[in-house]
Amino acid sequence: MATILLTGFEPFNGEPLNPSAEAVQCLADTALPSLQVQTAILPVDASRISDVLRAALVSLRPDWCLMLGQSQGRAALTVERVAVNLADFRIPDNAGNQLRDQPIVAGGPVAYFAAVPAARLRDAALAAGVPAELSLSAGAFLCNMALYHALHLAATLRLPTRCGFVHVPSLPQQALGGPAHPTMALETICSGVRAMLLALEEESTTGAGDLAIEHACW
Ligand code: PCA
Repeated sequence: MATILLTGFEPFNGEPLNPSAEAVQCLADTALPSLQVQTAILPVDASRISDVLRAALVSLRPDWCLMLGQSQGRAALTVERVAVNLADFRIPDNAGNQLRDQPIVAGGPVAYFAAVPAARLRDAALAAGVPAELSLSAGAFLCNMALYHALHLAATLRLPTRCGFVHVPSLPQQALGGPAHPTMALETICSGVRAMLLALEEESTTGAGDLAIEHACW
């Protein structure tokens, strides 16, 4: 049976919750016929993120790693296509680090393409009635950093894991009392991510034909 590590992030920037962690909690008991879902919550801490990911990926050696993170202001689930070797934090992380204009991995590749079939994941969410888009930038904070580290670890440690990232909107309660911004109900986020898991399950069982083509194109 294929395996997937599904991750979310802990709350950051003084917020009481992070929709990505809420969604992971909802989906932790997801039972799919041929995809075993394991979950983890990642720290919003630049000094720990690589070690936490390395420990999880090396011990679980999953077929897939799909990471979720919050993106305030986005109105749809956004499937990230690229991780860039740049840390340039607009705000400090939860340990108070505010990295500015520096590489994530000194001497590492400038960027990695996500190793999941991004368009297929978007289409799966749309088919489930959930707004979804592709995105060319995961920013320069912890989400981009996590995707970069995961792809770099998979490449350098020769892990079988294909890693990808999906940003999710804020939850409605996060927009109360602050500046208005788009939100999405937790149930809707979970339906969309569940549809993406089903698409990855199908990708695993039907062979990686489409994926091989996508990799060859890059
Ligand atoms: N979102 C942040 C980091 C953690 C999260 O959930 C980001 O977009 O980088």
